[in-house]
Order: sequence, then structure tokens, then C-alpha cells
Amino acid sequence: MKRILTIQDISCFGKCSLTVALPIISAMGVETVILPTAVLSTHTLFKDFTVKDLTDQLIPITDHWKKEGIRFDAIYTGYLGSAEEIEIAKKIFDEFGGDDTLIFIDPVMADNGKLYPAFDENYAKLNAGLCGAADIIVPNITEACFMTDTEYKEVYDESYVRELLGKLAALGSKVVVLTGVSLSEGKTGVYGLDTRTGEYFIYQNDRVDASYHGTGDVFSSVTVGAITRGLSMKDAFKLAADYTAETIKVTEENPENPWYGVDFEATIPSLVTELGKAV
Ligand code: PXL
Repeated sequence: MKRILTIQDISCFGKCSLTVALPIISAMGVETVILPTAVLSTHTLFKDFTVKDLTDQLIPITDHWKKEGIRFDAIYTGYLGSAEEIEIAKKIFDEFGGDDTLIFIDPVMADNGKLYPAFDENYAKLNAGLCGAADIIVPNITEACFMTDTEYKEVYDESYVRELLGKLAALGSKVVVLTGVSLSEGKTGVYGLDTRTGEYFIYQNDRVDASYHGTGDVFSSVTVGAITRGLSMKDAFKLAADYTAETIKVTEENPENPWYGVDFEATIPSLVTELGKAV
């Protein structure tokens, strides 16, 4: 069985980061090893959340794994809590990376033109440095702007997207993919560039007019799970985009209106079916 290490926080309530990655990647038939960067009572969209930083645990935990000879087919980082954790993530890539280990970075730090409460512009620059060590990065447009000193635009055209992709490519990752790209009315999806071939790729879904927390984590978890299961990068992005769109639709129909996260639990069976058809 393939094995993924995912490094991000545990928000105990709120359905994002590890509470999304662990169930989804496991359901995709991939052993999921977690390295929690912090424990929060909820994600940071709630008021008065508690945080216990776990930076001082990361090296002891990974040193133990090294002694045990544990290896990973992929390392997937999401929300990291601090500048120091970005440095540690780099070290982990050096120690556990290599030609057979995919480095997948979702530089979680911002959305809708704004940084999340815990972060500042310096953090964004450090994240840009980390992205240079990746095989694949999947920032949203806001994160890409903060990492590349580009003006954030709500309304944009394809040349703006390609300009951003060019600047992301300069950070050093092999494949750069922007998420949440909307180039026509009612559509949204991914727009990527494989810097090794110069090839652009785009995949769009119907846009649902609702914004939920954790959808980026759902998307990234499915993508890295699918690539690790052997899907081509494009098929993995398509599976992840379709699954995320379906999950948002299902969540919208929930009369309890769970504004804080999506009902991915309800759609995992169809994810497993679709993955089964594709592998
Ligand atoms: O979904 C991204 C995410 C992960 N972890 C924490 C967050 C967020 C987004 O705000 O607050 C703690």
C-alpha cells in the first residue's frame, strides 16, 4: 500500500486540514501518516479559538520515524502554523524526500484577497520559498498573489492567470496549479502549468454560489491521493475538482446549513467508486 505523510494542523471542530485529509486519503486506499502542526479548538474562522502550537514536537517525531526507517510515497503540506514550521517542513522534505517521493504543497494562508488571521506578509514570502522545493503546488489566487507580490483581482482574464502562473513557476516548483480560477460566468476550476513541458491545462466545473471552509483541503487531499494511486496529474485534478463540486452541492442541500465546513462524509462513497473506475 502506498503511504502519504500529511503535515498540517488539527482543527478539532470545523472540518478542515487533518480532519479532512486523514479520512479522505485513507478512503482512497492510501496509508495516511499525520504530522500535526498545532491543535486548535476550531478553525480560525470561528471567534475565540484556542491554539496549542506543536512546533517543538515535529523534529522529535520525525527523528523517531527516521530511526524506524519509515518512508513516504508523497509528502503533502497544508496549513503550517509558523515561520519555524516552514523551516522544519523544508528539513523534512530533505530528509524524507527523493526521486520516489512526491512533494505536494498547498500553501494554505489566505483567501478572498486576505491573509488568514494568524499570518502576515513575511509568512507568505517564506511559504513562497518552501514552494520552490515542491513537485506540485496548488495555491488559490489570493495565495499566489501574496507569494509573488501581485495585485489581487476579483475580476481578471486569462492573461492575468498566465502571468501569475509564470511568477509561480519562477518560485521553482515543477508543476504550478491555481485553484478557484473562474474565467467564464458560472464556471470555476483549476488552471495549471507544467514547467517541464511548458504545457498549460485547465479544468472547469459549474460554479456553486456558496463559499465553504475546507474545500481547498478536500481538493488537495483527493488530488494527492489520486496521484499516489497512479492517476495522471490531469485525471487527479479532474477527480478532485468533480468531487469538491459535488460535495459543495450536497452541502448546500443540507437543511442544517453547516457554514463551517462541507459534508464530504456524505460523498466519500462516490469518490471511492469514481477512483475505482479510474485506477
Ligand atoms: O482550510 C484551511 C485551514 C486549515 N486550518 C486552519 C484554518 C484554515 C482556514 O482558515 O483556519 C486552522
